[in-house]
Amino acid sequence: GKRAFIAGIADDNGYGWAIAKSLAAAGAEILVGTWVPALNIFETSLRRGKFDESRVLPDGSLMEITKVYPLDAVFDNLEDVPEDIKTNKRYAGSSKWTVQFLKLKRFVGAGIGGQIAFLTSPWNIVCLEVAESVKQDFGSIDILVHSLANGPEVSKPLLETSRKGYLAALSASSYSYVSLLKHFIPIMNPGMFLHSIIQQCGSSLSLTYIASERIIPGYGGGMSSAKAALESDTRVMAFEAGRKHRIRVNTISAGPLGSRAAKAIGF
Ligand code: ZID
Repeated sequence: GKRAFIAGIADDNGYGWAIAKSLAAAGAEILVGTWVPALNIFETSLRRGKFDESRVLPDGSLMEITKVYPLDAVFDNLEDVPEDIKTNKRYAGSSKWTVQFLKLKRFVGAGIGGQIAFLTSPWNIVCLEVAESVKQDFGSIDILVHSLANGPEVSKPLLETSRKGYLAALSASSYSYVSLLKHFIPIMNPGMFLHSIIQQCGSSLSLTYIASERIIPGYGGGMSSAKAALESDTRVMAFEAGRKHRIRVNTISAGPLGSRAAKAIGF
């Protein structure tokens, strides 16, 4: 079976969850990356069976999530995590248990050598570290799904958007895909050439929105720009990763879904 890592699941209402279910129904093993501020409640809800009804697959069995990784896709390396985030209560409080757990597990599994940065810092949430953790736990993946976006000023028209808000939207919603793919490529199965086309190859997917091409009032804060970047990056990364690594890169322009993110922007 295939193994999939889906970044951007924090409840059972979003695209990430639905994609995870389809992949699970097709026989894939499911790994999840969850934004740190939402991690605790997601894991608690999972454990307490709050999602059991929506875990039901077409054959009647329940989708299993093999492992949930804390992730903040706006950080690439440990050095990127600023002091105010490190000391942020939401982060420290909500991720403590899992981070400690992963820390211990990594310590035991990997031995002491080379793990100094990790042992002194619990911030294994950055793209690089998450990919490394997945590698240590499972070796490789076949499918990478990016189902996350964030635009702090989404409700503001573009002309009222601050530089900070615009760049934050691009960082969380566009570069996060570049960073995730870049760090996961080394552990993605490269597939093979069969009848002169690449088959059985590693595949990655993100979700975009048509506001990248057409004016959709209400999709502000640089989110329209972020989706335009995401789509262009998808073409460029498909070219680069396809040729160099035999990995597919795609994005799907999604229709409306009453997810947490969509409700937050009043769509
Ligand atoms: P969701 O809330 O389920 O997923 C977003 C996830 O991102 C959440 O779990 C967050 O915790 C996570 N997240 C945010 N920041 C970070 C971060 N820094 N690091 C890690 N995780 C983070 O919402 P969703 O399912 O709507 O979003 C998934 C993807 O679908 C996003 O890329 C959306 O932009 C995209 N999408 C969703 C919709 C929609 O309707 N839900 C549409 C198009 C694209 C859309 O907006 N008509 C009107 C609107 C739309 C379509 C048609």
